[in-house]
Amino acid sequence: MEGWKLLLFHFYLNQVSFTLIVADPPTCPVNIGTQCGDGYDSGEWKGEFFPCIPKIKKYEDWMRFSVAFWHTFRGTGGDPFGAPTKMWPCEDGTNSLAMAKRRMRANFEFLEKLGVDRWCFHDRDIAPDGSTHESNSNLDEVVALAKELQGKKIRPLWGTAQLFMHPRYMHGGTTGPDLGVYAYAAAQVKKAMELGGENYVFWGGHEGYQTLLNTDMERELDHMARFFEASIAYKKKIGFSGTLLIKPKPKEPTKHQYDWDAATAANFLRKYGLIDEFKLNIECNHATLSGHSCHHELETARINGLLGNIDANTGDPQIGWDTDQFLMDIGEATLVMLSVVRNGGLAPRGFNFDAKLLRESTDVEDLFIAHVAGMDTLARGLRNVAKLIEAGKDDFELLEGKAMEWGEPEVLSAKQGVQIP
Ligand SMILES: [Mn+2]
Repeated sequence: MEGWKLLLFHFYLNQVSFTLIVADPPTCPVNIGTQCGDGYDSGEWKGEFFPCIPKIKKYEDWMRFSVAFWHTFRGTGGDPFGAPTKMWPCEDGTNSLAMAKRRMRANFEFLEKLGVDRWCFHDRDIAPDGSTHESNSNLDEVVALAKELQGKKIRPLWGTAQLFMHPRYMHGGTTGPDLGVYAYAAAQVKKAMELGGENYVFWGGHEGYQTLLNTDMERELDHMARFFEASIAYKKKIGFSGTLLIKPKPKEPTKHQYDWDAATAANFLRKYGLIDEFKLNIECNHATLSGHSCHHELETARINGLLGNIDANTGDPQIGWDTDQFLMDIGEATLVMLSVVRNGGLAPRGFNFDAKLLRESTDVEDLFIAHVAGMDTLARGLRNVAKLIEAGKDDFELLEGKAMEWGEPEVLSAKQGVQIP
């Protein structure tokens, strides 16, 4: 059953619970005996009693929220012109293993107090970097602690390998010229896929170019595709059931990133025969960097069967770069949720708050307020979508009223074939 045909929303906001049912036309008449199939008159029959009713999505099914570890626990408030402004409780500013463990405990306290049961991480943000062996053993220690703390409900929505911060990746992780770097990146992705996120995201921080004069673009894209093929093979080998996602971004830090936007990423996946193995993780601020609206990127992904995850953030139209702010615009949130509803939801993916506090926001409670406001904004967007759909039922009556009001339409020539002297 398509999301558009029958939508049932449950909201549990501000202790108010209501259900909105929109069914147009009615799709579930009572005389469905003929749909029960053979043998339904036997006592052993185990068929479906309500085959035309899908599982009803509750608020939490539409809104699978996730906290971004790197912004919330590694963000310092620093910018290219300003020193860090934030020092959260028990944070000593070091990259020690002991500090990594304290941050992980802070992460789980934050999730529990916020009532959010998913989080996202980069490997190098949760555990300190070192030699390959050291990095892996540091990760093992921190991940063991996370598994101990996560209980039955909390899970990582997705994980990723950070293939951009270390100087070794300055020419790219999978698209650079050095085979040693490529192998290092593969080792890092292999390990990150083994850590147990529900999904896995590729964001190519330095997969792009600064100038085509020293870049063989075709060869670099071939290398990236081969890297993805190897990741698919390894995913199958270890039985990783999550979705592989690509997060498009057009530029910054390089002047051209290979995953420019949703259409470019879709074309890349199609060209290399990878389209059935991937989905896209659309970030709203990256959409605006590419000159599109977030809604355009979500719809481009959706109509290509590629809408997977959303990094719910926003930029500032007057600043123009990737500011990763919390999405507070209800109009934009409505359009985001319209795509999500048309997509039938995002599960088993969701919304990651790839967003950070502004540099000037330095109190501990600001972390909570920002996340709550981000969730409320998208919830309001979902309510607006419900109203839009409900309003859609009245289209014929509305149009009839307009037809009466406007009278006979004027018929205008298209002026085709008219020669202009
Ligand atoms: Mn961003």
